[in-house]
Amino acid sequence: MLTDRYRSARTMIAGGAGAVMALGLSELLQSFFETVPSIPVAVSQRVIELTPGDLATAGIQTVGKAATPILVAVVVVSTILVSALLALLSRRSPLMALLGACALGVIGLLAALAEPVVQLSVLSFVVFFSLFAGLSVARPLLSAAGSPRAHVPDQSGETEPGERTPEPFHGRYREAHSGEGISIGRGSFLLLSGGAVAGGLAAASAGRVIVGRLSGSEAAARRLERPSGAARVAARQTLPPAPAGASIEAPGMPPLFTPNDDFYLIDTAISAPRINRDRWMLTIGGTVSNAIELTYEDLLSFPTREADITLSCVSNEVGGNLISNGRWTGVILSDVLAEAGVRLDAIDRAAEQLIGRSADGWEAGFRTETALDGREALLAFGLNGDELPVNHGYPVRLVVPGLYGYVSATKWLTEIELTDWSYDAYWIKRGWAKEGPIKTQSRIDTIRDGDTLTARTVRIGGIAWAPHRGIERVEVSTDNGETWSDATLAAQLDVDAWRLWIFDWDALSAGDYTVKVRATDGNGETQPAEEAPPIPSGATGYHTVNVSVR
Ligand SMILES: Nc1nc2c(c(=O)[nH]1)N[C@H]1C(S)=C(S)[C@@H](COP(=O)(O)O)O[C@H]1N2
Ligand SMILES: [Mo]
Repeated sequence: MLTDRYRSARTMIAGGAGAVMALGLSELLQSFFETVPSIPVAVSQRVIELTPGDLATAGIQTVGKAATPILVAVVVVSTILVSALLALLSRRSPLMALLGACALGVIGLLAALAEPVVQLSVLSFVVFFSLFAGLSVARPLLSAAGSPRAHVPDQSGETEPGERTPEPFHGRYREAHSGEGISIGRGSFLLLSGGAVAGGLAAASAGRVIVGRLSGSEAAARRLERPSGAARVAARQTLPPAPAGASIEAPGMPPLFTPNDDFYLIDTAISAPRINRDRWMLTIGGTVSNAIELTYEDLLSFPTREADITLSCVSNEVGGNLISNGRWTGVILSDVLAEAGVRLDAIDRAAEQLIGRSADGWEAGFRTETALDGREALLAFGLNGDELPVNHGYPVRLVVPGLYGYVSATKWLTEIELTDWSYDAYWIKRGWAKEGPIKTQSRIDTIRDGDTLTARTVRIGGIAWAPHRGIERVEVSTDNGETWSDATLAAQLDVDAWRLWIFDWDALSAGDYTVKVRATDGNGETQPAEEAPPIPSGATGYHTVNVSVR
């Protein structure tokens, strides 16, 4: 009494199990080759790139990297579902189902081909072998699923091919297929398909472990063929250590320099491109009089130096933490541009915009002028004394003081192109403002919304920033903006960096308080009170924290 439903369920399980096996095996194989990406990750990456503006905007600039694992999971689950449906289709038309499975393989192959460093031969091998394994697992399971005696545990291996829907047109395939019809019971079927799924999952986790091992910093160095022990970088012109007065020690206060492991992370890459520094090249072209190509060694032949620059994401909410401060090591962008014949007094309209492009095809553009007005815009290769971490753009990225990352801070930089202002880069096409100067902002770090404090003197402290304009004043209000008091400013590290501040508040009487902060930049302009969301040009409004004193 093999009901149709029961048979369909088994058929779908067979297809799904095949997909799990194929995906799992591809993850395992992929982990052995530097030139083959994870296929589901590559597919997710293409989905991100092809997503229309508004959706991508909501998904990446604002939700940040948290959304990407969900996307990969959706891709994996969809693949398994489609395979289950293909298995159903195979009962009517095995050829069509086979073609469908091959189409899935081709989608994976094409998606992976668009990744930065891919070797077609090795990739094809991985895709073909995984597909083959998946089909090999699905085939006997399909036979068992379709067998009319599937519900009878102890029946002999005898089959009844006649029960299958005749499909004379695809007879050859069907014959081979049905010839292997196996009669097994529910227990055995679940055992077999469960085994296939477990095998696929085991392969996938093994692959993940191998890749994970290799992405630890030391092993990553090996994989990237970096000379071992060379993780520190040195500049010819170094900065003195930050003055002690630039830091403020207090519980909850951020350190003056964000440690590399804590540096905020935003990009459209699901996994960071892994670039071999010795094969890295930077081309500088477009509307320049002297297009050039630089190797990493060429880059180091320019004067190297350090610069303290705060980087912020335009998606940072008021009070948010998509902002970090670093001591960057690099080469002054204008020095390199001069080599290409770009000079401040000779920027014509066709060279008004500087576009940075990355190994993974991302791009950002800002006014060429900004790179030449004397600020320390860097081609950076070091962060806080270490080589640039892979996630933050190894081997070389752009950092432009005063500009949000989305218009300027291209990681994994491989190309600089000078072009006219009409060209719109990645996030501009998706609705974000064309120009991205970082807005003056301030944040309270030592107390949090909802805190209950015991009556005493409370240290309120945090950061304020207006990169390249500097911070002149920070004020705190503990009465919801009625009255304001000056906070004590730490020494200014650099006009391009954030400035720490502290305010001792005598919170001596019980009650509910609304604490606010506002900063004034080096031009005497106070940050606007009006609340605006991050899109399209950065959030405004005062960071506000509600606390009660008991
Ligand atoms: N290649 C590449 N570079 C990129 C991005 C990206 O998506 N791809 N995102 C930019 C954005 S929006 C920001 S805010 C900064 C973040 O740099 P971080 O991750 O090192 O903090 O990188 C910028 N550079
Ligand atoms: Mo950003």
